[in-house]
Amino acid sequence: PPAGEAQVRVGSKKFTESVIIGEMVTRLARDAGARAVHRRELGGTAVLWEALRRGELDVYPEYTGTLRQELFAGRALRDDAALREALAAEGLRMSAPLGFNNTYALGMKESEAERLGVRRISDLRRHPELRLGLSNEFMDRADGWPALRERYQLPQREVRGLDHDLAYRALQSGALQVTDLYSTDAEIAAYGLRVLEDDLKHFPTYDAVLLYREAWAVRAPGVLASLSRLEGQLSEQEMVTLNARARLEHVPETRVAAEFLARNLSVE
Ligand code: PBE
Repeated sequence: PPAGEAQVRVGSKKFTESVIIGEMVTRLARDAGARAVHRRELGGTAVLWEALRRGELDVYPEYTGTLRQELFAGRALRDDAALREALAAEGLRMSAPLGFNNTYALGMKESEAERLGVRRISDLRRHPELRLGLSNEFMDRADGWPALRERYQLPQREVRGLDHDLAYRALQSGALQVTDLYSTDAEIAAYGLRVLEDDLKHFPTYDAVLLYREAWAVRAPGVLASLSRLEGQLSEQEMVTLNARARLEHVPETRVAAEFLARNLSVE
């Protein structure tokens, strides 16, 4: 690239919201004069984390709860300062929160939940026959199914893993009866699903942040400043709406991201 032009390699996980945010980052980096490439839908959390640590990526969207409960599982990081310290030891930094929490939750079809009298995750204890379908990553994350089953003493043994983007259709068709939801998914309201109360407070807060390499950041302060314009800009309602544009109206993520930046940050 021409001298002085920063480069940035952006990554995203294999689900719609991550791709939308990856597109926003890519566009903001270009707006600051950088040459940016977006390696979209690279894989699950572990793949993105390793790629960043190995220096194959410069930045990707992550969630604080995922850092605490999965990537630094067993480290009991008390507060944000402790989390930032653990990241610094890996040569990494995180942005301020983008503005929304995207937590895991369990969901069911409203009619079926009503018929069975299921409102809280604890209520699933009385229904060992229910068919569960959980996203592949949730099946073996430290904050996922094994820990949830243990915490709530859940009896279901018929549990299969699937791609998260396919879960809603499987729920609608009756192929499965309970699935893990991401709380900013547009399908929850669109299909009128019942989100079960996490009455034992198993799930933490998953605030969206940008995770990036310190070594890249010090070389590209102008690009970093551009990316920081996203901080505090994405409310939960806004994120659900953007996910709906992509998932329900089938607008490409690139356009969803561009429209948001033009509307809210005057980035054309
Ligand atoms: N989440 C909830 C997960 C997937 C669903 C957004 C915190 C994650 O990507 O870490």
